[in-house]
Amino acid sequence: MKIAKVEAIPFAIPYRKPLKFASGEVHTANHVLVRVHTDEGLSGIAEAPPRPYTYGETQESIIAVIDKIFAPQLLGLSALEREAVHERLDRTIGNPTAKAALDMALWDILGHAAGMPVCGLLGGYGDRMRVSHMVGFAPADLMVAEAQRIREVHGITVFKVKVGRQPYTEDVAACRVLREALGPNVELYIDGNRGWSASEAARALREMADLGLTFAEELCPADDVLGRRWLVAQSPVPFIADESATRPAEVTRELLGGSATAISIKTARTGFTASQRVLHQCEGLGVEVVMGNQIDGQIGTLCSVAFGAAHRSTARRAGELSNFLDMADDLLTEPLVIEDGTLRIREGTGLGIDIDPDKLARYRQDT
Ligand code: MUC
Ligand code: MG
Repeated sequence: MKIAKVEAIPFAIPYRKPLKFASGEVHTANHVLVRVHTDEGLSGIAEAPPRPYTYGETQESIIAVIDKIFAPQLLGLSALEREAVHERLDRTIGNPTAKAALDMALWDILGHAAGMPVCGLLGGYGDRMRVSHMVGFAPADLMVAEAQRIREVHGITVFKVKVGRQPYTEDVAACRVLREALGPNVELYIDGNRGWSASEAARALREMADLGLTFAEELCPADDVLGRRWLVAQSPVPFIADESATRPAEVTRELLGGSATAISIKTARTGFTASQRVLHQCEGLGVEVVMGNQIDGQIGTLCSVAFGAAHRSTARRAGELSNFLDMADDLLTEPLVIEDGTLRIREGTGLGIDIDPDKLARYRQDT
Protein backbone atom coordinates (compact mmCIF):
# COMPACT_ATOMS: atom_id res chain seq x y z
CA MET A 1 0.00 0.00 0.00
CA LYS A 2 2.59 2.51 -1.12
CA ILE A 3 1.95 6.24 -1.34
CA ALA A 4 1.87 6.84 -5.08
CA LYS A 5 0.58 10.40 -5.48
CA VAL A 6 -0.21 13.42 -3.31
CA GLU A 7 -2.52 16.18 -4.53
CA ALA A 8 -2.81 19.64 -2.96
CA ILE A 9 -5.76 21.41 -4.61
CA PRO A 10 -6.57 25.05 -3.82
CA PHE A 11 -10.23 25.93 -3.53
CA ALA A 12 -12.12 29.06 -2.49
CA ILE A 13 -15.62 29.29 -1.05
CA PRO A 14 -16.99 32.63 0.20
CA TYR A 15 -18.39 33.14 3.66
CA ARG A 16 -21.98 34.30 3.91
CA LYS A 17 -21.01 36.05 7.12
CA PRO A 18 -17.33 36.78 7.77
CA LEU A 19 -15.93 35.68 11.15
CA LYS A 20 -14.07 38.48 12.94
CA PHE A 21 -11.81 38.02 15.95
CA ALA A 22 -8.87 39.79 17.61
CA SER A 23 -6.14 38.33 15.38
CA GLY A 24 -7.92 38.54 12.03
CA GLU A 25 -11.06 37.97 10.00
CA VAL A 26 -12.14 35.44 7.40
CA HIS A 27 -14.21 36.38 4.33
CA THR A 28 -13.38 33.50 2.00
CA ALA A 29 -12.34 29.95 2.81
CA ASN A 30 -9.13 29.76 0.77
CA HIS A 31 -8.42 26.16 1.75
CA VAL A 32 -6.43 23.27 0.30
CA LEU A 33 -7.93 19.86 -0.42
CA VAL A 34 -5.30 17.20 0.23
CA ARG A 35 -5.67 13.79 -1.43
CA VAL A 36 -3.20 10.97 -0.95
CA HIS A 37 -3.39 8.01 -3.36
CA THR A 38 -1.86 4.56 -2.95
CA ASP A 39 -0.62 2.20 -5.62
CA GLU A 40 -3.49 -0.15 -4.72
CA GLY A 41 -6.15 2.39 -5.66
CA LEU A 42 -7.13 3.57 -2.16
CA SER A 43 -7.14 7.29 -1.45
CA GLY A 44 -7.48 9.45 1.64
CA ILE A 45 -8.83 12.99 1.90
CA ALA A 46 -8.41 15.91 4.30
CA GLU A 47 -8.59 19.70 4.26
CA ALA A 48 -5.96 22.28 5.20
CA PRO A 49 -7.40 25.66 6.30
CA PRO A 50 -4.54 28.21 6.31
CA ARG A 51 -4.57 30.83 9.06
CA PRO A 52 -1.90 33.32 7.93
CA TYR A 53 -2.25 35.53 11.02
CA THR A 54 -1.86 32.59 13.37
CA TYR A 55 0.72 30.20 11.91
CA GLY A 56 2.03 32.16 8.91
CA GLU A 57 0.78 29.48 6.50
CA THR A 58 -1.09 30.57 3.38
CA GLN A 59 -2.92 28.59 0.71
CA GLU A 60 0.14 29.06 -1.55
CA SER A 61 2.64 28.06 1.14
CA ILE A 62 0.70 24.90 2.03
CA ILE A 63 0.63 23.82 -1.62
CA ALA A 64 4.32 24.64 -2.07
CA VAL A 65 5.49 22.77 1.02
CA ILE A 66 3.38 19.72 0.15
CA ASP A 67 4.37 19.65 -3.54
CA LYS A 68 8.04 20.52 -3.13
CA ILE A 69 9.08 19.19 0.30
CA PHE A 70 6.61 16.73 1.83
CA ALA A 71 5.19 14.74 -1.11
CA PRO A 72 8.63 13.82 -2.57
CA GLN A 73 9.66 12.45 0.86
CA LEU A 74 6.51 10.38 1.31
CA LEU A 75 6.23 8.80 -2.14
CA GLY A 76 7.08 5.11 -1.94
CA LEU A 77 6.51 4.79 1.83
CA SER A 78 3.66 2.52 2.88
CA ALA A 79 0.55 4.38 4.06
CA LEU A 80 0.84 2.20 7.18
CA GLU A 81 4.29 3.52 8.09
CA ARG A 82 2.97 6.55 9.94
CA GLU A 83 5.94 6.86 12.30
CA ALA A 84 8.29 6.99 9.32
CA VAL A 85 6.01 9.53 7.66
CA HIS A 86 6.16 11.77 10.73
CA GLU A 87 9.90 11.33 11.10
CA ARG A 88 10.21 12.80 7.61
CA LEU A 89 7.61 15.54 8.04
CA ASP A 90 9.16 16.58 11.35
CA ARG A 91 12.50 17.36 9.72
CA THR A 92 10.72 20.56 8.72
CA ILE A 93 9.81 22.93 11.54
CA GLY A 94 6.41 24.61 11.35
CA ASN A 95 3.80 24.12 8.59
CA PRO A 96 1.37 22.48 11.05
CA THR A 97 -1.71 22.66 8.84
CA ALA A 98 0.00 21.06 5.82
CA LYS A 99 1.37 18.23 8.01
CA ALA A 100 -1.96 17.69 9.75
CA ALA A 101 -3.86 17.32 6.48
CA LEU A 102 -1.37 14.72 5.22
CA ASP A 103 -1.63 12.81 8.51
CA MET A 104 -5.44 12.77 8.43
CA ALA A 105 -5.55 11.71 4.77
CA LEU A 106 -3.32 8.75 5.71
CA TRP A 107 -5.67 7.77 8.55
CA ASP A 108 -8.53 7.95 6.05
CA ILE A 109 -6.65 5.44 3.88
CA LEU A 110 -6.04 3.28 6.96
CA GLY A 111 -9.78 3.26 7.67
CA HIS A 112 -10.63 2.28 4.10
CA ALA A 113 -7.98 -0.45 4.14
CA ALA A 114 -9.23 -1.86 7.47
CA GLY A 115 -12.91 -1.47 6.52
CA MET A 116 -13.38 0.64 9.66
CA PRO A 117 -14.41 4.21 10.43
CA VAL A 118 -11.44 6.37 11.55
CA CYS A 119 -13.40 7.20 14.71
CA GLY A 120 -13.42 3.49 15.54
CA LEU A 121 -9.71 3.13 14.86
CA LEU A 122 -8.87 6.13 17.06
CA GLY A 123 -10.85 5.02 20.09
CA GLY A 124 -14.46 4.38 19.12
CA TYR A 125 -15.90 5.98 22.27
CA GLY A 126 -19.05 7.31 20.52
CA ASP A 127 -20.41 8.53 17.21
CA ARG A 128 -21.28 12.17 17.91
CA MET A 129 -20.39 15.34 19.79
CA ARG A 130 -22.33 18.19 21.27
CA VAL A 131 -21.50 21.38 19.37
CA SER A 132 -20.21 24.72 20.60
CA HIS A 133 -20.67 27.75 18.32
CA MET A 134 -18.23 30.67 18.02
CA VAL A 135 -19.74 34.16 18.15
CA GLY A 136 -17.45 36.61 16.35
CA PHE A 137 -17.05 40.37 16.75
CA ALA A 138 -20.15 42.45 16.04
CA PRO A 139 -22.22 45.00 17.92
CA ALA A 140 -23.62 43.29 21.05
CA ASP A 141 -27.22 43.15 19.77
CA LEU A 142 -26.10 41.32 16.62
CA MET A 143 -24.03 38.86 18.67
CA VAL A 144 -27.15 38.11 20.70
CA ALA A 145 -29.27 37.74 17.54
CA GLU A 146 -26.75 35.29 16.09
CA ALA A 147 -26.58 33.16 19.24
CA GLN A 148 -30.38 33.08 19.44
CA ARG A 149 -30.69 32.06 15.79
CA ILE A 150 -28.10 29.31 16.19
CA ARG A 151 -29.85 28.01 19.31
CA GLU A 152 -33.23 28.09 17.59
CA VAL A 153 -32.17 26.51 14.28
CA HIS A 154 -29.51 24.05 15.45
CA GLY A 155 -30.29 23.50 19.13
CA ILE A 156 -26.80 24.65 20.16
CA THR A 157 -26.57 25.85 23.77
CA VAL A 158 -22.79 26.31 24.14
CA PHE A 159 -21.15 29.48 22.82
CA LYS A 160 -17.55 30.66 22.63
CA VAL A 161 -17.60 34.46 22.60
CA LYS A 162 -14.76 36.22 20.82
CA VAL A 163 -13.20 38.98 22.93
CA GLY A 164 -10.01 40.98 22.56
CA ARG A 165 -11.39 44.38 21.50
CA GLN A 166 -11.80 47.24 24.00
CA PRO A 167 -12.14 45.05 27.07
CA TYR A 168 -14.68 46.75 29.30
CA THR A 169 -16.95 48.84 27.06
CA GLU A 170 -17.14 46.33 24.22
CA ASP A 171 -16.22 42.80 25.33
CA VAL A 172 -17.41 42.65 28.93
CA ALA A 173 -20.54 44.54 27.90
CA ALA A 174 -21.24 42.07 25.04
CA CYS A 175 -20.75 39.05 27.34
CA ARG A 176 -23.13 40.56 29.88
CA VAL A 177 -25.81 41.22 27.24
CA LEU A 178 -25.38 37.66 25.90
CA ARG A 179 -25.80 36.14 29.38
CA GLU A 180 -28.87 38.28 30.06
CA ALA A 181 -30.49 37.44 26.71
CA LEU A 182 -29.65 33.72 26.67
CA GLY A 183 -30.36 32.93 30.31
CA PRO A 184 -28.50 30.78 32.85
CA ASN A 185 -28.76 27.44 31.02
CA VAL A 186 -26.56 28.39 28.12
CA GLU A 187 -22.82 27.73 28.50
CA LEU A 188 -20.53 30.67 27.68
CA TYR A 189 -16.74 30.87 27.50
CA ILE A 190 -14.43 33.46 25.96
CA ASP A 191 -11.50 33.54 23.53
CA GLY A 192 -9.28 36.65 23.27
CA ASN A 193 -6.90 35.54 20.48
CA ARG A 194 -4.14 37.39 22.39
CA GLY A 195 -5.98 40.74 22.15
CA TRP A 196 -5.78 41.91 25.77
CA SER A 197 -2.86 42.57 28.08
CA ALA A 198 -2.58 40.46 31.23
CA SER A 199 -3.84 43.30 33.43
CA GLU A 200 -6.77 44.07 31.12
CA ALA A 201 -7.66 40.39 31.10
CA ALA A 202 -7.48 40.17 34.92
CA ARG A 203 -9.81 43.15 35.32
CA ALA A 204 -12.20 41.86 32.64
CA LEU A 205 -12.38 38.43 34.37
CA ARG A 206 -13.15 40.16 37.68
CA GLU A 207 -15.88 42.24 36.01
CA MET A 208 -17.39 39.06 34.53
CA ALA A 209 -17.17 37.02 37.75
CA ASP A 210 -20.97 36.81 37.98
CA LEU A 211 -21.49 35.63 34.38
CA GLY A 212 -20.69 31.96 35.01
CA LEU A 213 -18.10 31.58 32.26
CA THR A 214 -16.68 28.04 31.96
CA PHE A 215 -13.31 28.78 30.32
CA ALA A 216 -11.06 31.64 29.23
CA GLU A 217 -8.88 31.10 26.13
CA GLU A 218 -5.70 32.82 25.02
CA LEU A 219 -6.65 36.22 26.48
CA CYS A 220 -3.12 37.69 26.22
CA PRO A 221 0.10 36.71 24.42
CA ALA A 222 1.86 33.64 25.84
CA ASP A 223 5.14 35.48 25.18
CA ASP A 224 4.21 37.88 27.99
CA VAL A 225 5.63 35.09 30.11
CA LEU A 226 5.37 36.37 33.68
CA GLY A 227 2.28 38.48 33.00
CA ARG A 228 0.47 35.47 31.62
CA ARG A 229 1.48 33.25 34.54
CA TRP A 230 0.27 35.94 36.91
CA LEU A 231 -3.05 36.07 35.04
CA VAL A 232 -3.53 32.30 34.85
CA ALA A 233 -2.79 31.93 38.59
CA GLN A 234 -5.74 34.17 39.41
CA SER A 235 -8.14 33.03 36.67
CA PRO A 236 -11.34 31.73 38.26
CA VAL A 237 -11.80 29.25 35.38
CA PRO A 238 -9.46 26.92 33.44
CA PHE A 239 -7.34 28.96 31.03
CA ILE A 240 -7.15 27.34 27.57
CA ALA A 241 -4.00 27.51 25.45
CA ASP A 242 -4.89 27.51 21.75
CA GLU A 243 -2.43 29.14 19.33
CA SER A 244 0.27 29.08 22.02
CA ALA A 245 0.14 25.26 22.20
CA THR A 246 0.20 23.99 18.64
CA ARG A 247 2.25 20.83 19.21
CA PRO A 248 3.08 18.49 22.10
CA ALA A 249 6.27 20.33 23.14
CA GLU A 250 4.41 23.66 23.36
CA VAL A 251 1.65 21.99 25.37
CA THR A 252 4.30 20.77 27.83
CA ARG A 253 5.82 24.25 28.08
CA GLU A 254 2.52 26.07 28.57
CA LEU A 255 1.20 23.62 31.16
CA LEU A 256 4.38 23.11 33.17
CA GLY A 257 5.20 26.83 33.03
CA GLY A 258 1.83 27.70 34.54
CA SER A 259 0.68 29.65 31.47
CA ALA A 260 -2.30 27.42 30.74
CA THR A 261 -4.57 25.05 32.64
CA ALA A 262 -6.54 23.56 29.70
CA ILE A 263 -5.73 22.80 26.06
CA SER A 264 -7.55 23.33 22.75
CA ILE A 265 -7.01 20.39 20.41
CA LYS A 266 -7.39 21.26 16.73
CA THR A 267 -7.07 18.39 14.27
CA ALA A 268 -6.47 21.02 11.56
CA ARG A 269 -3.03 21.64 13.10
CA THR A 270 -2.11 18.40 14.87
CA GLY A 271 -3.92 15.88 12.66
CA PHE A 272 -4.90 12.68 14.43
CA THR A 273 -1.47 11.36 15.36
CA ALA A 274 -0.16 14.43 17.22
CA SER A 275 -3.65 15.25 18.55
CA GLN A 276 -3.62 11.87 20.29
CA ARG A 277 -0.23 12.68 21.78
CA VAL A 278 -1.55 16.01 23.07
CA LEU A 279 -4.70 14.35 24.39
CA HIS A 280 -2.80 11.62 26.23
CA GLN A 281 -0.42 14.20 27.67
CA CYS A 282 -3.40 16.18 29.01
CA GLU A 283 -5.10 13.06 30.35
CA GLY A 284 -1.91 12.04 32.13
CA LEU A 285 -1.62 15.45 33.72
CA GLY A 286 -5.32 15.76 34.55
CA VAL A 287 -5.88 18.77 32.31
CA GLU A 288 -9.18 19.45 30.52
CA VAL A 289 -9.31 19.62 26.72
CA VAL A 290 -11.66 21.28 24.25
CA MET A 291 -11.99 20.32 20.59
CA GLY A 292 -11.24 23.63 18.87
CA ASN A 293 -11.87 24.83 15.33
CA GLN A 294 -9.39 26.45 12.97
CA ILE A 295 -12.38 27.78 10.98
CA ASP A 296 -12.67 24.48 9.16
CA GLY A 297 -14.97 23.67 6.29
CA GLN A 298 -17.13 20.54 6.33
CA ILE A 299 -14.25 18.17 5.54
CA GLY A 300 -12.17 19.54 8.42
CA THR A 301 -15.21 19.43 10.67
CA LEU A 302 -15.71 15.73 9.88
CA CYS A 303 -12.09 15.19 10.93
CA SER A 304 -12.62 17.06 14.22
CA VAL A 305 -15.80 15.22 15.11
CA ALA A 306 -14.22 11.84 14.24
CA PHE A 307 -11.41 12.58 16.69
CA GLY A 308 -13.59 14.23 19.33
CA ALA A 309 -16.23 11.48 19.34
CA ALA A 310 -13.54 8.79 19.46
CA HIS A 311 -12.21 9.68 22.92
CA ARG A 312 -13.94 9.94 26.30
CA SER A 313 -12.21 13.12 27.41
CA THR A 314 -12.85 15.04 24.17
CA ALA A 315 -16.47 13.86 23.92
CA ARG A 316 -17.15 15.05 27.46
CA ARG A 317 -17.78 18.63 26.47
CA ALA A 318 -19.06 20.41 23.36
CA GLY A 319 -16.64 20.66 20.44
CA GLU A 320 -16.28 23.73 18.22
CA LEU A 321 -17.79 22.21 15.09
CA SER A 322 -20.05 24.85 13.58
CA ASN A 323 -17.85 27.37 11.70
CA PHE A 324 -18.84 25.76 8.38
CA LEU A 325 -22.38 27.09 8.90
CA ASP A 326 -21.15 30.54 7.84
CA MET A 327 -19.80 29.30 4.50
CA ALA A 328 -21.93 29.79 1.38
CA ASP A 329 -21.31 26.21 0.19
CA ASP A 330 -18.90 23.28 0.62
CA LEU A 331 -17.49 20.27 -1.23
CA LEU A 332 -19.37 17.32 0.31
CA THR A 333 -22.04 15.44 -1.64
CA GLU A 334 -24.17 15.30 1.52
CA PRO A 335 -23.82 18.50 3.58
CA LEU A 336 -23.29 18.16 7.34
CA VAL A 337 -26.29 18.83 9.55
CA ILE A 338 -26.22 19.96 13.20
CA GLU A 339 -29.43 18.88 14.93
CA ASP A 340 -30.38 19.18 18.59
CA GLY A 341 -26.99 20.77 19.19
CA THR A 342 -25.24 17.59 18.03
CA LEU A 343 -23.07 16.55 15.07
CA ARG A 344 -22.58 12.89 14.14
CA ILE A 345 -19.65 11.28 12.44
CA ARG A 346 -20.21 9.93 8.93
CA GLU A 347 -21.01 6.27 8.46
CA GLY A 348 -18.79 4.14 6.29
CA THR A 349 -15.10 3.44 6.22
CA GLY A 350 -12.35 6.00 6.79
CA LEU A 351 -13.67 9.49 7.46
CA GLY A 352 -16.74 8.99 5.26
CA ILE A 353 -15.78 11.96 3.08
CA ASP A 354 -17.55 11.97 -0.27
CA ILE A 355 -16.60 14.90 -2.49
CA ASP A 356 -19.10 16.26 -5.01
CA PRO A 357 -17.12 16.43 -8.29
CA ASP A 358 -19.22 19.31 -9.65
CA LYS A 359 -18.63 21.40 -6.54
CA LEU A 360 -14.93 20.67 -6.59
CA ALA A 361 -14.82 21.69 -10.27
CA ARG A 362 -16.67 24.92 -9.44
CA TYR A 363 -14.52 25.99 -6.49
CA ARG A 364 -11.05 24.69 -7.30
CA GLN A 365 -8.66 27.42 -8.38
CA ASP A 366 -6.02 25.50 -10.28
CA THR A 367 -7.99 24.81 -13.45
C1 MUC B 1 -9.96 30.20 17.65
O1 MUC B 1 -10.25 29.38 18.53
O2 MUC B 1 -9.09 31.01 17.92
C2 MUC B 1 -9.39 31.90 15.02
C3 MUC B 1 -8.12 31.82 14.54
C4 MUC B 1 -7.78 30.46 14.48
O3 MUC B 1 -6.70 29.95 14.13
O4 MUC B 1 -8.81 29.70 14.92
C5 MUC B 1 -9.92 30.54 15.16
C6 MUC B 1 -10.68 30.20 16.35
MG1 MG C 1 -8.81 30.23 20.05
